[in-house]
Amino acid sequence: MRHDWTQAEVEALFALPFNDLIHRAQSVHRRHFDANRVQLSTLMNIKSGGCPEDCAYCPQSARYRTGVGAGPLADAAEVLAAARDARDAGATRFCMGAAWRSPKDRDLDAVIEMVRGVRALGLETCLTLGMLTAAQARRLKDAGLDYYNHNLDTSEAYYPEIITTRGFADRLQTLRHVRDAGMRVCCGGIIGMGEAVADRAAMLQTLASLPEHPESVPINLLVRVEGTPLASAEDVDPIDLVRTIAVARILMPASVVRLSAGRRELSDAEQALCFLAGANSIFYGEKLLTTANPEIERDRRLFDKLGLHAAPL
Ligand code: SAM
Ligand code: DTB
Ligand code: SF4
Repeated sequence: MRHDWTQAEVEALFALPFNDLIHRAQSVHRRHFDANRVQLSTLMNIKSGGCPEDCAYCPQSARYRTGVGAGPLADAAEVLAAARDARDAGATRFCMGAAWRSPKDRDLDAVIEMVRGVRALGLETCLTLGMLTAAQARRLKDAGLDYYNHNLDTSEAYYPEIITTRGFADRLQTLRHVRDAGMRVCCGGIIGMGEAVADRAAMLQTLASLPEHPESVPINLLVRVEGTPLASAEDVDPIDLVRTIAVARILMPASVVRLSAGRRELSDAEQALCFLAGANSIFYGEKLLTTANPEIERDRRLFDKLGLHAAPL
């Protein structure tokens, strides 16, 4: 596995003729995966809104009036009921997100109870709680957590345009803590925030240069939420999303690349191109954290149409 891609090499991949790029991505994909298999993760927002951070894309920041209320940490029974429903609908991983800058140690006790309960249902577990100390990461690993999600979101150069309350280096530090604790890493980013192609290339280059590639790489299309600074960001051409997925697939051949937020904006044909480019995971279920995701029935029809089957990878 290569970890030494240069920025120029990654930009050159983005500049390939589309058919060449897709052929290359699909060839890499088939060397590592069953090309007709897609992994399904269901999200739950276990702590909504009121977040002190200023992430310009996020409806849960307390700084923006988006209509997302601040709530307490969900109770374990509610979380387990949602996890059971997700499992019964076909998901294999349950991802719990909290609108925190970082968790307090006492919050972790309650979250750990949720992780244990969700695992007991036979699901893989993922948490995204913000920044972690090394000791917090170890506690989560000891509790049996499978994955921790912590996105780079964008390039180091563009990061200050999007978030000022923490830095890119803070993100990398949490990722190190998660890795050192022995957990699997879920780390990706967002496109459609006004970044240049060079920023997309730099973000993926950083991911591919980590000592170990993240096992899971979510590529989110910005969901534009009224009240956030990015509410009127320009449309992304879906072809550019497909290119980003293809480059992620080529750089991180054995990682699961997730076609993440933003699928509601995409046609079946556009999603099919994303799978052809090497995406092999989606968020499944009618809600992401605070915004809508395609309906389960629509996804089932899409999978039938494309001959895809849902399975863990
Ligand atoms: N508070 C924690 C953090 O920021 O790490 C965890 C939850 S946060 C909502 C998780 C990720 O969701 C963000 O890093 C970002 O990539 C993604 N996200 C949030 N709002 C989004 C939006 N409007 N469109 C696309 N992705 C979004
Ligand atoms: C990820 O990369 N995307 C998910 C999950 N990891 C936590 C979150 C998407 C959030 C979209 C906006 C919302 O629903 O609030
Ligand atoms: Fe808070 Fe996470 Fe939203 Fe940033 S992305 S405002 S840290 S919930």
